[in-house]
Amino acid sequence: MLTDAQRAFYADNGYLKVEQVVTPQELADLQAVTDDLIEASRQVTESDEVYDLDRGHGPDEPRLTRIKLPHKRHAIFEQVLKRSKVTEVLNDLLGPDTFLNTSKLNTKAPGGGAAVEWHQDWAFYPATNDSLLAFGLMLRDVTPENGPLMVVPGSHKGPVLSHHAGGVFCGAVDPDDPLFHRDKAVTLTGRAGDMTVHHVRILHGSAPNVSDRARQILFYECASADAWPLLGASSYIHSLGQKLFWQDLQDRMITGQPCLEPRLEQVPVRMPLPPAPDNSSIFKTQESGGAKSAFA
Ligand SMILES: O=C(O)CCC(=O)C(=O)O
Repeated sequence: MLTDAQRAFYADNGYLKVEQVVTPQELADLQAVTDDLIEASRQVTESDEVYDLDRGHGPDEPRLTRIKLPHKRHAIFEQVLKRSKVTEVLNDLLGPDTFLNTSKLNTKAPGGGAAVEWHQDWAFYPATNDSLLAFGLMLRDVTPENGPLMVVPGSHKGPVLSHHAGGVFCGAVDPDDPLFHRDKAVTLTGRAGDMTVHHVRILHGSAPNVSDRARQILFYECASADAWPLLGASSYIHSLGQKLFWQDLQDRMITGQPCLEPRLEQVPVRMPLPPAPDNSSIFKTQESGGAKSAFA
């Protein structure tokens, strides 16, 4: 699926955009299921295992930051990951054996939908090697106004920056950190059906949605089977215990087989501990952990 030039671009820069990676039918199905899930959130009054609510959410106006674990909510989200051109891109970049770390559908509501402060995913879930990436499949057009993803090219080859504030893991870098070269950031806009890929160590973030259109990006966070979590994100996975973890890992295999021999690489790691008071999502981690905003 990917050309040698695209693979080389990803290796050098730590990100890539792949245009129109899903079929019109797949896109229409993803959009319809997403609309239904958002509609069903109207009666929800507190963030729960499905929805992360944004300020101002209510029955008259659903305002979500996120639908959690969409691959557990509807088969279409799993189908697109396991049996589409997305799968081909995955195998091109991570090899034949891959698993899903987590999925999330960030739905940035119109008129102020929350920013995601600058961070490296690696700071949340370090592993034995850094063959991990995130896909960002655009379910609606992403423009400069509705809070596009921004990345700092090449930062995946740099250090893991501090994501701590006031003694806790706040899930964001200090905007004034001299190691954070924000002036080098590029903005990843695109049409519905386009997909971004970002390396687990690349610095990225996104501004609030100041447009009157939702910004909906479906993120799949994927790993090579030999990249074993050192601690893992603050997700359900770590409360499972060994038996359920193993079973869950089978369910999360995207392609190929699990690997029982982790590949150990010399990678920079800083553990995401102690946790923020509310670490139920990146939004809550950054807010309750006292992250300094780069977008204020
Ligand atoms: O939604 C975004 O713009 C970025 C999402 C992200 O980086 C995350 O959820 O870790």
